[in-house]
Amino acid sequence: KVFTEEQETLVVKSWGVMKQNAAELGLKFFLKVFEIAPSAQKLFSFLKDSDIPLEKNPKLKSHAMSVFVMTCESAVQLRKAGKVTVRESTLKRLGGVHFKSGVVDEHYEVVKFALLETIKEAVPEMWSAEMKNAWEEAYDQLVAAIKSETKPST
Ligand code: HEM
Ligand code: ISQ
Repeated sequence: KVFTEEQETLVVKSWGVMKQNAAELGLKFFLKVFEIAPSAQKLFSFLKDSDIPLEKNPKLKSHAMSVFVMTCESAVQLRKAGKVTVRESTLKRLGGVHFKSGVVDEHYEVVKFALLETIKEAVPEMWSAEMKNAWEEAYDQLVAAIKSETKPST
């Protein structure tokens, strides 16, 4: 499957608008994930043992933003190189962190759904089937790259 310049543009331009509202966006994204899969909350060490209310947790925004930023970067890489070109050491670290935290395949589907819903609600005037496809493809390819490094290699 070829990732086109149009698809890259759809991802990059919607992210450009959304990032101006990063704090609210990050919280919404997290809440959506936990709405669908409440048990996922205990996977996050900074939420599990925290007395601070979820919406005041300082780590929440930066963590949620890294998913958006990496998916957006993945779109740019797919168009330029035809594949995700995140450094192997980064993929290994992410693979390791997610494996160790107990993240399973179903979680990736939940996070994808929450990501797409969050975007749809953040930029309703831009949203289209094409935009959904572009984000979905960028996310799926990024996840495939992370998962390829998620199994512990003895
Ligand atoms: C940690 C990105 C999918 C749960 C992280 C970190 C990043 C990240 C950048 C921080 C890693 C570090 O500390 O070095 C991503 C991306 C994803 C993805 C780009 C998909 C494209 C998921 C999914 C789940 C998940 C599906 C399951 C709900 C976690 C958890 C941590 C983590 C539990 C560790 C947080 C902690 O306890 O510090 N992720 N993630 N991630 N992610 Fe993800
Ligand atoms: C996955 N990994 C890290 C942070 C996240 C924030 C929100 C939703 C999914 C995430």
